[in-house]
Amino acid sequence: MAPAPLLQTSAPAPPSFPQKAFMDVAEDYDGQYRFAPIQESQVSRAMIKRYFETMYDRAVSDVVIVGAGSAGLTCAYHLASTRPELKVTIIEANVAPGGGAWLGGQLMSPMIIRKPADAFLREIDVPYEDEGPFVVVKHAALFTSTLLSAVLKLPNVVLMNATAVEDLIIHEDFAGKQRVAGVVTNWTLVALNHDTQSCMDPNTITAPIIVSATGHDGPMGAFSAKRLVSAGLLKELGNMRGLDMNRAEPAIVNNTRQVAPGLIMTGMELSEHDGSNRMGPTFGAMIGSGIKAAKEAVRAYDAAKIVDGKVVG
Ligand code: AHZ
Repeated sequence: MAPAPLLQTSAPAPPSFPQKAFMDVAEDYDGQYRFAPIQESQVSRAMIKRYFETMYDRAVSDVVIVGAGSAGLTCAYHLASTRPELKVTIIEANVAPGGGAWLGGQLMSPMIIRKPADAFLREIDVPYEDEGPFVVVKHAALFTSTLLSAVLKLPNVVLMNATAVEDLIIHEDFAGKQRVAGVVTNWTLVALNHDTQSCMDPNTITAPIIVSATGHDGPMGAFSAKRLVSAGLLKELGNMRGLDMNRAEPAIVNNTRQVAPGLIMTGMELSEHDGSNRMGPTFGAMIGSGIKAAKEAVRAYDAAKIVDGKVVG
């Protein structure tokens, strides 16, 4: 359903500005380049109207993905492309989405992906070199920027970056069981400054399914795993174990699941939840886990009776 319009803007009629073919414009780079005229208020209103209408609409989403690293973005792509009717809302704490996937390992740019996860590279059209059991993308940023733009082009995806999930909505469900029923958000700059100012209350997004992909422990990482512990829904964190590529990657993919009612966990956050090994700079498990999380999300969504974003049966 289209969101109700929030603001009536009295924008002036669009100015008539000749549409030029690219080659004509190129000829104007001789000191005659002209922009269409604009008012500052038009710029503000063009952004505000869209952003806040989107927030209004996505206050109830079908699936919220927390964290836009390699696992979260892969999940978003698979989920939103296979189920175009679902409202998929991604919340990313950083200004720049992509998490740790802008580099391969340490400060080196090539990205290693073990087979069979290379199939995903062909799906999103990322070139690579074949090294037998694994493939190499020449720069991790090529993978991440291609995936990010593929995700953002999907009409049912909304990405809110510079926005942190700072709590989970946890309700009793229809059967009296505790269920994760949404996320509590704030601008990241506010979330990072709660100690330096008086309380600034957050916002909420209600959704029947949350996918948490916040990476391993860090200033914000492993957010939902840690919150499950403090909320009493998980006894203790398993804590990420030492590096073992051969054990780590299948463990992350195969154990990607709904870890609490309403909450699916994917990527390296799962290693903190389960106490499984890290794999270091090989990204096949993030792809496999992201796809599995999308499939789990569809399964859980289709199995639930949902009214206005809440699971009622
Ligand atoms: O900014 C975080 C990053 O982009 C974001 N994030 C974390 N906490 C958040 C919160 N609200 C909103 N509270 C939050 N966003 O989540 C994203 C996590 O991306 P990542 O790249 O850190 O995690 P991933 O699981 O997608 O990929 C992990 C890649 C790794 S780590 C590793 C190792 O250490 O061995 N190996 C691999 C392949």
